[in-house]
Amino acid sequence: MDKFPTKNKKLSAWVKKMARMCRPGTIVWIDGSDGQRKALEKEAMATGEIIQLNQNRLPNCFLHRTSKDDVARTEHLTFICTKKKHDAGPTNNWMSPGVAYRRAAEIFKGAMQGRTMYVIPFSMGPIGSGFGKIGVELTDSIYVVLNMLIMTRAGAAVLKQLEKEDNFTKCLHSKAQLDINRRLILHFPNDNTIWSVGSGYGGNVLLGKKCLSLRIASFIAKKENWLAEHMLIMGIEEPNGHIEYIAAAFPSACGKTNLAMLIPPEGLKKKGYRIWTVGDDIAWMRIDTDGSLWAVNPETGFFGVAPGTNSNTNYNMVQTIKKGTIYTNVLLKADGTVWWEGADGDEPDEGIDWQGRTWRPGQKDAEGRPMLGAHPNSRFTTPITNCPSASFRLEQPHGVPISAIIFGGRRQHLAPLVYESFNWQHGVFVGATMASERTAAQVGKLGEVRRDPMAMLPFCGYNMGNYFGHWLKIGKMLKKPPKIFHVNWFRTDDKGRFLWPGFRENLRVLEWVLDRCNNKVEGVRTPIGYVPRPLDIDMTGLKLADGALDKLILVNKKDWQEELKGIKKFFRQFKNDLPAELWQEYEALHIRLTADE
Ligand code: OXD
Ligand code: MN
Repeated sequence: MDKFPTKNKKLSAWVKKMARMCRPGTIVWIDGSDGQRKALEKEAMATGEIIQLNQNRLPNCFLHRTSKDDVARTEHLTFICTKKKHDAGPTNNWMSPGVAYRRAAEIFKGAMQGRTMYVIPFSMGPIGSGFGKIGVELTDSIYVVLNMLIMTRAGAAVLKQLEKEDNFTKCLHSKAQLDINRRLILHFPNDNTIWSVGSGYGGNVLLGKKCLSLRIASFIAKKENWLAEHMLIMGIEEPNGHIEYIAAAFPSACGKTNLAMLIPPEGLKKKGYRIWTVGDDIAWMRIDTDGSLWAVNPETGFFGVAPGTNSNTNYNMVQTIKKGTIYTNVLLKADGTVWWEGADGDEPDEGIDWQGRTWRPGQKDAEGRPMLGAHPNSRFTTPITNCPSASFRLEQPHGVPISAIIFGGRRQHLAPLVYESFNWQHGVFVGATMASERTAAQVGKLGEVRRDPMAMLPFCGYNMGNYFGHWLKIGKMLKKPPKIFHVNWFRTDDKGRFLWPGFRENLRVLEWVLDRCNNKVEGVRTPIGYVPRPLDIDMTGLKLADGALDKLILVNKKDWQEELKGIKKFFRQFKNDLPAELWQEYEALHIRLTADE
């Protein structure tokens, strides 16, 4: 235990203290080398923790299965642990730090007996850049180690950096008994600490991702005057070689990953657009010396949803996951490759489903429901560098300049295809009132509106009322604020059919967004913001139903008046913490909607 490969006393002392609680048999420091990774893969294969896939067809790819009740983030077991409940706000689960440490320590105590504790030093963002933040995760799961090696910059270079800087997020994880009744995901923003116990699912255990890069980072960002957001970052290269970057936030199941790496549709291809993917999930954005907003993706991999991923929905992702990928909870085919509902090719004749059972198409479970081959939230973990559209600016310490911020939701009727906010303050209101309607894929009442401000509801590490205030403050600090837009790919006609085809065709909307940023086109002023003139959306090569484009940009005042009621209810829960500016925006919208225009 004494020969730790670090001179950082704070780090050694913490590792020793955690080891005294968890009592692992051994401690192994992750150095990021290929040799160590290969040895760990071998060990995990021997125990069945991972299954090697067909190495000719899927080189360096593996399959992992989680327990049946450990397949998604467990928001009801996720807590923000601050002294005062008020600091976590009305939208987070809260526990006092004292109670949280005590309850979790009971589960952690001796949980690693007979196991190895891996020490993973990792950096979110380029190592040593002003943008990067270091974390160290202690875990008893090789699956976690292998995933962290894909999702973060992990290993010796980070330890070296820790000789120069002392500050790191202390992340402790143990599978313990993988018991949902003894599972806790705890964040201690004031201690820069995360404790996760009793789960093996990515979103709960890859602590660099949601836990550090969003919940803890949003807390740090407020203090340091930057933004940690649940956003994709993509570059759109025009034929003249100029690249404009946008950041976009969508709630789950709205196609964020697909948008981040889209391939231009045929009609627009002639214009010579090219997409550069910087990130699909998280954006850290700072005000640079030029007074504009610059963004980095702190991650180095994608942790994407498998079902529905195919060459039509996301060709670039299909190419990305052909090597060096860890699949979780997908179907295993007889030839050692994998499949999921909505994958390319035919349904296999048989396979092993995500629970390890023999599976055949059309098979029903005990309740007579069709048995799925892959879990609906089955995943792949894969390096960004595999992606054909990966940006060449991934390692740029300052990131990329952001021209536009886009918020999106899934609304059948309310929101038009796209609209532009009047200014930053109004844009913050647009983000703060983001919402989606439940689809059949989600538990709950169909069509029910769920508010998910800036797509950060489950990820904001402090009181969201203050978070809105922070956004307003950043706007005042920016000399050249990006314009803020809202999009909705999901509007339907009166028969419930989508009016807009989505996927790669969304680039037509992004083109309008950038044209607005560059003052190239007029917008039509409506009570909610500027919408496009139909002639300004390039429809070359895309035929919509008659009148569909007009319907897509329509703003129905009655519907929006109804929406105001939901917004008011949502805002009221923040009481005095809701910035007055957002109530002003609410009132101004109310007036615009009721005025005879
Ligand atoms: C994710 C999520 O996994 O947002 O990215 O849930
Ligand atoms: Mn996400």
